[in-house]
Amino acid sequence: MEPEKPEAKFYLGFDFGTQSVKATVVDDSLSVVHETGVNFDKDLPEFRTNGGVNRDERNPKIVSAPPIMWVKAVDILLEKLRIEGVAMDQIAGISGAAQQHGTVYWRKGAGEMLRTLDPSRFLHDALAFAFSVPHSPVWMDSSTTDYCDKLENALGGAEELSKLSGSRAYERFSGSQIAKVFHTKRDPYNATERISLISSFACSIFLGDFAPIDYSDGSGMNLLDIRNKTWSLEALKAVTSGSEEDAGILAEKLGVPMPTETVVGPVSNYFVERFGFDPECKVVAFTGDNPSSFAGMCLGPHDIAVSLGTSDTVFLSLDTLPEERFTQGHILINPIASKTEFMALLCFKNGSLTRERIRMRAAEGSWDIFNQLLDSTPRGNFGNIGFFFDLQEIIPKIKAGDHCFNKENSRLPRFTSKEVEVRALIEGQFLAKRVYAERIGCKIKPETRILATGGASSNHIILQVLSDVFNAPVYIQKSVNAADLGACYRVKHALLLQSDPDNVASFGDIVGDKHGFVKLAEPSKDAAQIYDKMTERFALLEDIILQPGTK
Ligand code: ADP
Ligand code: XUL
Repeated sequence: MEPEKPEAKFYLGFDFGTQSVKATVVDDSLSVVHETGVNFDKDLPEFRTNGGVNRDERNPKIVSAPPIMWVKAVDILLEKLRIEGVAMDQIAGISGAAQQHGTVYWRKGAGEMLRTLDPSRFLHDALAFAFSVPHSPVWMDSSTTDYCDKLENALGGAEELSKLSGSRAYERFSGSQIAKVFHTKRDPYNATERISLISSFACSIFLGDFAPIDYSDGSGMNLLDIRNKTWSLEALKAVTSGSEEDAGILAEKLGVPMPTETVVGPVSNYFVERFGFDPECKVVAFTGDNPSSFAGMCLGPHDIAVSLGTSDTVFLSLDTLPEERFTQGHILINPIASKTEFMALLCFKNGSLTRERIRMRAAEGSWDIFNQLLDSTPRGNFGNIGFFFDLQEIIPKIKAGDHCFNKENSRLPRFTSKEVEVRALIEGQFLAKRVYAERIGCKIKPETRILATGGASSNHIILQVLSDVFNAPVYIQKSVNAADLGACYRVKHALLLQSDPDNVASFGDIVGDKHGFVKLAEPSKDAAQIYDKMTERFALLEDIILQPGTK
């Protein structure tokens, strides 16, 4: 008699972040049983990335990463999972998350390459010639201002575009990036069979075929009509030549967008043969890292998520689209209820890497010293307020540079001490989040919880400042990787949906209390008194920086 096959009961989630790829395995009760990762700078030095990306030496606005590096990271990561003893044959489903907006250009013939991967070869060997554009623009790129202007003008202005696609035109969004490739790299563009987001690119590897772009990450492109959930013909025309023919060709290259909950197919035979995956193991659509963290944190109606990774992001759920038009921030289709609801997202480009710069300058590169400095200054920082930008900021669009102000709102060449500088950085970063969260419709109520995630959420001293600035308690999850955890939760939800679409409990009920939040910080008694006023001053100072002619 055939030995009984062990019942598949684990879910595997990936996060293709800016600096690394991480993997998390959970069991059927959604408890984490394994976590591992590959860091691009350290583990793949041959690609010469810094923080996972390559910056153009002549134009720092151009930021990219080679997709073949991400492929090679999958080779290494899967080998690590095998060596570390993960039972691949018991994984019921795979999904993942990826840094948003970046685009991957698959060469004609790449679909066939994916469908016929040879299990005896490394993926990075088999896919070495799969990309028509060898450097994928990533979310840190800000080189497409002209294409943004063109897109907004064609769609009737910034507000009209944001009503249609959830956002006004942003340089890093895929629409303007595709426009740049269309206009400046026409031969590679013509040689492209498929354009993926980084999420659907990663999904394609595991599927062994081109995977669809999901609604939620697809809302970060300026091309998707977020109400109808179809590509906007007008937007596709605007990012190409303006003709219907070129818009149609682009629609074909993008494929049909799908709900984020879609089970896209069984895992590629490559993974069955090479790593012993169960041929029944399913692949669920991958999505953006922020939508996936939204799922991993199981955000409630009064929760505000703050992710402190390479970029800092803030996100919250929205039942309906805001009536008032908005021009800063993004509305995305909700990843866990993608047929009906929405989420709001704010992204700040100068997050962890800027904190690392000031840590280097003021704290000898040590988080311990950084925390001591932060803790030795009072809330409100004697009225000093700082703005620190290594790169052109997204919200608001302020050029790289530091801006220091004292309590009289006068500019200073620099802050008087390291302590004040460190606090000005952290308070300034959180004041910006509060200003823009409130502007996009977030109301801080007594029941509001701040749910923190991302690399810097392991820093309790930083989280105390977050709690004070928002005057709300801060919670973290046991696992700081909400994005890959979200991928695992989404697999379970999608598999249940597929097996019994009419009888599935809500996403929240399926995850239950597994997301395991612990309270790490309570706002200080004087927090509201100090930071309500400071939030107003922050907005005022930001206007001063934004005034034309100021440096
Ligand atoms: P990604 O956006 O690539 O997924 P992560 O969420 O993994 O990034 O965050 C990585 C960042 O976490 C690092 O750049 C580092 O600055 C930050 N980090 C790690 N530990 C700490 C700490 N103790 N305090 C502050 N920041 C930290
Ligand atoms: C969101 C954004 C970043 C990336 C990288 O709009 O650009 O958060 O998703 O994490």
